[in-house]
Amino acid sequence: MSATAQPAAAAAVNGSVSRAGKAQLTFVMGSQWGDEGKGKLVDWLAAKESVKIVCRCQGGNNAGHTVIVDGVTYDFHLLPSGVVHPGVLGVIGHGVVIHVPDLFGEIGKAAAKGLGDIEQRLLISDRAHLVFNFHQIVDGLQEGGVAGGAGNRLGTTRKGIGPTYSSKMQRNGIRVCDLMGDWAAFEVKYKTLLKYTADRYAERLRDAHAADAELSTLKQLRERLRPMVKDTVLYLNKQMMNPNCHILVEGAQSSMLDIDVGTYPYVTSSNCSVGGLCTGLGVPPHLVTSVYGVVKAYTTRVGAGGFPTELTDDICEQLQGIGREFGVTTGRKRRCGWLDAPIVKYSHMVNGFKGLALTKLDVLDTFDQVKIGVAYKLDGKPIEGVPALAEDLARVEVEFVTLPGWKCSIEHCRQFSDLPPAARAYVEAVELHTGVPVLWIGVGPSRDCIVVRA
Ligand code: 2SA
Ligand code: GDP
Ligand code: MG
Repeated sequence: MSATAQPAAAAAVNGSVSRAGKAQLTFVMGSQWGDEGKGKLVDWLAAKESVKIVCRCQGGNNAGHTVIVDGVTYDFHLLPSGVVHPGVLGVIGHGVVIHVPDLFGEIGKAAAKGLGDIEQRLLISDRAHLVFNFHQIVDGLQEGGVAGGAGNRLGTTRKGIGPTYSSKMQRNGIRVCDLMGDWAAFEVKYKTLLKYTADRYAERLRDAHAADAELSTLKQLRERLRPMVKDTVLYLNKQMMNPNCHILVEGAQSSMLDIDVGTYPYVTSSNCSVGGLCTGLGVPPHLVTSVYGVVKAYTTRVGAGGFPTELTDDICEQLQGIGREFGVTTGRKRRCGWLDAPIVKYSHMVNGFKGLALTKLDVLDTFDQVKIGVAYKLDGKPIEGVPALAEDLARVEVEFVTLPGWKCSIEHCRQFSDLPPAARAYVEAVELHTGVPVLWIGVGPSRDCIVVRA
């Protein structure tokens, strides 16, 4: 290399890792086992921070994200919650798995609630994998114990998420670009994958599945899908060059449901932690500006798996009832327990939260006392982190701190100083035991029920 070429090369190298002059990229993600209220924070941030683009990077329509605006409740599954704002563009990245008829079903529901232009402001990655009806049937069969590897019943949403990501990893999955291409070639790929699956699930699948009907639906829907399909990697990386652009990424499920760092095997099949943003959208890590963790003021879990602070008494029923803890996708009752600080600390270690949104603090309004799990012991000895082995997680002993309740409604509070002293002490205890500042506090389900701490 010549002497004169060196500075240019150095500049190119430096420039390639600098985020100066780039768009803001914010990730909102769950820090427990999901349903912390990510949808509400995404909606709120999209309004306050003039967000232009809201993306989903992983998961599928197993997710259920609730947004309540002016008395209208929206439940989003595949659509990013921020699309509730007129003019915000939704992007479904390639890390997401898409059941096309379910997507249009959700678009129809959103349109009926006033979001009639959603198809004109939605981009879908041409690399995203497709969920087929047979993936959903297989999910049900596995849950029914027909074909589960270890015979585990995980309590999935039966939306076909695990079987679709399995096809992706098996490298015989089928993507949006296949559906957009030559129809005859698509049909061959579809029938090959169906045969591969049917060979493993035998007559149970062949009987339950109508391939011709599914193909004819997809042939019709692909023309409606086509205007939305794009290379979203190229699109997003171009948008990142605009310093006036703010892109929000909405995590689905949560860090503890992540296929790698979650409570395996009781997890979902995608990377719900921060890594899923980069792999699921195709943006480099140095462009991520902020990662915010959403933490419910207590803990819930839907589906099977270890839950050290779980309650099974009347306090659990009160949390379920007051907090309306039912699955947004399946309607299942969510298991409830006290806040588990070791879980949130573990999530923070993996994801590097800039701050937390502590949601549903108002659900604790009526309790005489509130508890926080602050440390774990296994076989009588203190342990760090979260055990890898499901059997160990199931038997950890939790050390709790007990705080007085505040015994009044906090729904009207908008400033930290509006909160009663005992509620402020609870928030400060959360910060102490998780090691992360609480920036926002949820005091009710509606968009405006939020205390801004900063
Ligand atoms: P799957 O369907 O293969 O992803 O299930 C694997 C595990 O992941 C959990 N999971 C969830 N946990 C919380 N919320 C989710 N979304 C819905 C909601 C859930 C619902 O917002 O309420 O309606 O039941 C979600 N999606 C997946 C799942 O419970 C399994 O433990
Ligand atoms: P997500 O999956 O993380 O988006 O959360 P879900 O929508 O599945 O579940 C959160 C539930 O809590 C929804 O019904 C929200 O409307 C509700 N919610 C969110 N924040 C608050 C809050 O601060 N207080 C109360 N009472 N409800 C909230
Ligand atoms: Mg949810």
